[in-house]
Amino acid sequence: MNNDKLHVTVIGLGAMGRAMAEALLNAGHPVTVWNRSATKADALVERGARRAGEVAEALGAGDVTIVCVLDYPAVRALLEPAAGALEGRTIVNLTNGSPDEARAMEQWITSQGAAYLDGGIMAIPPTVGTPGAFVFVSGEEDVARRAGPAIAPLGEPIEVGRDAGLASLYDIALLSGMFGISAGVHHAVALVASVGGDVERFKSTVLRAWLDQMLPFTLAVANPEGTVPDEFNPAMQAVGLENLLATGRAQGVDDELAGHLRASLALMRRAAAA
Ligand code: FVH
Repeated sequence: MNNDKLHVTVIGLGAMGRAMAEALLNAGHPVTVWNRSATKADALVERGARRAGEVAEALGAGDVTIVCVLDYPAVRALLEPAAGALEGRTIVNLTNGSPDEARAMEQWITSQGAAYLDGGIMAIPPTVGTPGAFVFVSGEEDVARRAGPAIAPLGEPIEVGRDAGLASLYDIALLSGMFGISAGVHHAVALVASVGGDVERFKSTVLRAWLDQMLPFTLAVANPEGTVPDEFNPAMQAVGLENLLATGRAQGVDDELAGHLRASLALMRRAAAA
């Protein structure tokens, strides 16, 4: 295996797979692609990727095969009929799933004679391969080392341990943090819109500045026990959160968008009672 120019196969050409194949081509890797809906490979083939006709052919072409499809059942649906082509191959699975799904996938793929690395890519299609993008990987160290040159063009590989489920766990933890912020931002803009406010101006001036100001404190106080420092005054925060929830409802903002406020209220009430 020539590590600098590994031949990389990409299976799954949704928005992520296409961005990843593009980044690998940009980095000078020979790339073979396969997707259930074959036309999604067309633009990549024009750019120099090779199109495989079958999953087994795609597996045979790559020193490393990156799989990125909707979910783990889809990975199984693709790889099981091609199981005979797995022996001796190296599979890097960047599909989103649970830690247990990752562990079961490692067990099945290695039982077919292939090496397996599970991963979670911390990028979205336009940021794949840009500075700041990174990829959690978990599994055998030597597999991570061998597959590293195929992963690096997508984002910096970060090894999180031998347990194949850890990359999924860290991926999910970061997504949980992101969706918490996303829920709060959606609720915030809905409140501003409810009084006819200029949402774009609100976002670009005060909302961004407020989140930037608060993020270091939010990170500093977060802990798995859910305790809140006394100086944060959880009893006062609970009263404030009740006001936030009541105002959202009074303004006609969808109460489904306020789940993050209910979670924070529960945290503050518990902390105040402790
Ligand atoms: N896009 C994002 O922002 C996030 C960034 C972080 C990682 N996630 C995860 O990446 C996986 C793929 O996401 P995607 O954005 O590429 O998703 P789609 O554009 O919807 O493409 C889905 C691909 O999966 C194929 N597929 C779905 N079901 C099956 C199946 N039963 N058998 C075979 N292939 C299947 C689909 O094929 P086709 O519909 O084009 O034929 C696409 O290739 C995902 O785990 C994210 O959570 C994305």
